[in-house]
Amino acid sequence: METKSRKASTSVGKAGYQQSISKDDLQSTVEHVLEATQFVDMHTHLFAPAFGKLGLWGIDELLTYHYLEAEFFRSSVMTPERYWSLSRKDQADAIWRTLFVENTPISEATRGVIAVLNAFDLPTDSPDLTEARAFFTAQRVEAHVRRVLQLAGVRRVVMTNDPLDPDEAPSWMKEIRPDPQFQAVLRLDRIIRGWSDTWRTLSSQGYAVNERLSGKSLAEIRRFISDWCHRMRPVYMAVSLPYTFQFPDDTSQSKILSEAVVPSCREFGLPLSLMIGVRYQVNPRLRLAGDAVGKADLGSLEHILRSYPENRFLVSVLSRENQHELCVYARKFNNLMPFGCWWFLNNPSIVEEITRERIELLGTSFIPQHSDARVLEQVIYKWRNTRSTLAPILAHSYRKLSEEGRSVTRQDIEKDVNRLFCSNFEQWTSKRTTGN
Ligand code: FIX
Ligand code: ZN
Repeated sequence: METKSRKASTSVGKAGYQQSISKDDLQSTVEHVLEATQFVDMHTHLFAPAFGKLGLWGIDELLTYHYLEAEFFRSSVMTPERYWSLSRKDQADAIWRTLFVENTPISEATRGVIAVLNAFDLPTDSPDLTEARAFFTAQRVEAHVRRVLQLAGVRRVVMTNDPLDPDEAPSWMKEIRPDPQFQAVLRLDRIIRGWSDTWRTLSSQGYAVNERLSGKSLAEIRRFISDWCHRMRPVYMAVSLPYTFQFPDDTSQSKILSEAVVPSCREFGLPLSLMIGVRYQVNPRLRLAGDAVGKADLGSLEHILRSYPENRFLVSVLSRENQHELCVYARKFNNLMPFGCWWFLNNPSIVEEITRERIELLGTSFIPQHSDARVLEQVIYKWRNTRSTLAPILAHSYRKLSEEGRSVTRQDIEKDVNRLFCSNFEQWTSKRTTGN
């Protein structure tokens, strides 16, 4: 699917727009509509240019992505300790040599790097990275960011912003200029999952909190959240949770969720994103690449959905085995919006399985994908893959519909694609308030 000439192929007359499409033309029409629709990427680890070095881009960052580091350690004799002692450039060279020169880059993540090089007409089979490095070094970040988002067919991305990240927080204190293409999210993992370490940081910032959450602690956590909602103007709050996540229980995690985070979400009219199912750091030697997956007991999610009908929840589960349950819960609770094929699920064979099941059980009332991009140019291949995976699935559903006796128009397809990749998220995050 050629992305460069996006506009040309989309114009059809009013008649064509409402004309029923023949079964043979369904696939190509769906492809055109997916191509022409500018998506909202509702979960990434990207940063607006104003955040400077926090935003990762370019060939060295693309190659040292933790997905590729995991694959590198399978094909290299180099120990993780030796790898971490190298410079970023030398790490990238080692990964390029091992995964792209000595081996064929056929995995999802390695193919992604090839797709990015190809999108910029750079050689994909060089013995080294000289030409690629020269190209990226020559790019001016502001223009490059806009071009990459345009190439990816993405009109807006949602960041992941940690108010307790010592590298990121100072940018917000300097009242960073909002960027229309980059929306903020208030990520609360350190507070919800790491309270025993984090409470001292809040206390040092003047919040009257303690480890036992006694006294004014919960009200002070709400004050912290309120301060950052005013500073960041987030579109939702978020946390990732282990596969062992239990709610309610007598942990600080449960208490902070139920007595601080969930009420603050209601106060500011923000959804809470729960990303459930991580086995954190099963191999710490691999650092970010050291996390794994576990099947979660979604009974905790059920309890949350039933207990807080006024709150809206964006939920992604990491385990393949939890996908069907999540779909069924979405049929029971309309304050649940399933989203994305997260992390280890973001592979075409699994995306296909999950998306078919969601369409069959939920129609278009879910968000099929997010990129989870950590490096800017990743949005190019992650969204290209999503479009090429989704096209036959949607075309199949429309073919079935027309066989059942209801013809499909371009208008239908545009409405559905827009709902799946834009308006479901925009409506879910559209009730933001300035709080009490
Ligand atoms: O918790 C998250 O937001 C995860 O997406 C990340 O922690 C993870 O490392 C990742 O990059 C997944 O794609
Ligand atoms: Zn993420």
